Amino acid sequence: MAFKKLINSKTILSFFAAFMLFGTNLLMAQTPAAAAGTGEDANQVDWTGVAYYVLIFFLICLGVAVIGKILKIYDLTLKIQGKKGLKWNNVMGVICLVFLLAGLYGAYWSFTVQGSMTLPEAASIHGVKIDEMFTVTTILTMIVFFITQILLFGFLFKYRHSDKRRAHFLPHNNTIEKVWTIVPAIVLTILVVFGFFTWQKIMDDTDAKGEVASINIDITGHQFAWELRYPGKDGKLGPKSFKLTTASNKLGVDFTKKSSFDDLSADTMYLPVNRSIKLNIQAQDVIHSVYMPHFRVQLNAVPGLPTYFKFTPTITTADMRHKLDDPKFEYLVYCNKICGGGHYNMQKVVRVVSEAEYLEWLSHQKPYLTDGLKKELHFADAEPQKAVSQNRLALNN
Ligand SMILES: [Cu+2]
Repeated sequence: MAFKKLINSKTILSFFAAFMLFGTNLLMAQTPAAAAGTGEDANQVDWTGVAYYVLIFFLICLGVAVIGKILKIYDLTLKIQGKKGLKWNNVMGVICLVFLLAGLYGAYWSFTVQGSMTLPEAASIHGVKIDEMFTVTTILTMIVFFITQILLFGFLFKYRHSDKRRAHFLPHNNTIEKVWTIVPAIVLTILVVFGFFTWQKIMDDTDAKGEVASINIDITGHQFAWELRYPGKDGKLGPKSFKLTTASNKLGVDFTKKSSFDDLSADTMYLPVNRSIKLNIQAQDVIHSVYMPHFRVQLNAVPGLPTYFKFTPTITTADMRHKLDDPKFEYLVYCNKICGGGHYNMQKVVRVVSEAEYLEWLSHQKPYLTDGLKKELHFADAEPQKAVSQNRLALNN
């Protein structure tokens, strides 16, 4: 019977869960340290894991429980002595006030300390718009947050129980119902419409000067890299089909179409400043995500579902280096979906340059149609190749 009681005990089970969490965390903290190599550091444990904070939380709970018990005993002693006991409603009211002040300070603290961890300066036209939208939304929600928290905990303190006061019974009030339905509805409508227009501008066909987006770039994700393809002199990207993918034709470009022949492959994404870019996004295996935080660009790359994103970079890499006083600064395109073991490796340098620099760079890029691919596609002469392979087969036999 005692054993049954023991395994049913919630306290024992809670401690067991905390112990397991702590143990697992300790183990996981040690693995990278051990893998990092030899030396004294290998034996060091990262104590600031999740379990550490869980244990701190349990300890604080324990402290509060102990203080509660002490107050209860004090209260009972007062009553035994025939004096008036503690006014628990006052105690709870004051705790609510302390909670309110600590919470408001916490919100202020998180803005001042973690505020600088938000996205860096927007380097695209629509990026500025997105930031404006984000700021307006944050300000509105913060106003609502501060008002509701002050009212909630302030009222709990002000209207705590008193023998001299009676609560007013309010079964229904249409005015209050209307106010708290209509006001959020109006605010949300403004935010949604605001967001809708911003999205429409982002997906618009024209660039910063009102011209139709002209530079098409193909970005294709696969485990674990991004492949870039630029149009050649004709300004058009050749069509692709996954059925044509081979070792030499990684992207499955269709070479029965003329526009495919002059396409270029690139290692770095060069973008001319103040020109509208259309990024054609595709994936070959699993879902990846094109993420360029400085340009406020993020869109999933889904196999079988080509997507695109249009944006206009406004600050060149050189200007950004100057602004940040960091000569090594580079814009990057990342993969923002955890797509497998080498996911961290999926990034490429993006360089925003002047139009002249862009054209100069483009003239030095390698054609996508390599000699190996020409051979594979039997561009020179299809028949002798076949004959060779048949001979080989014959020799093998
Ligand atoms: Cu990925």
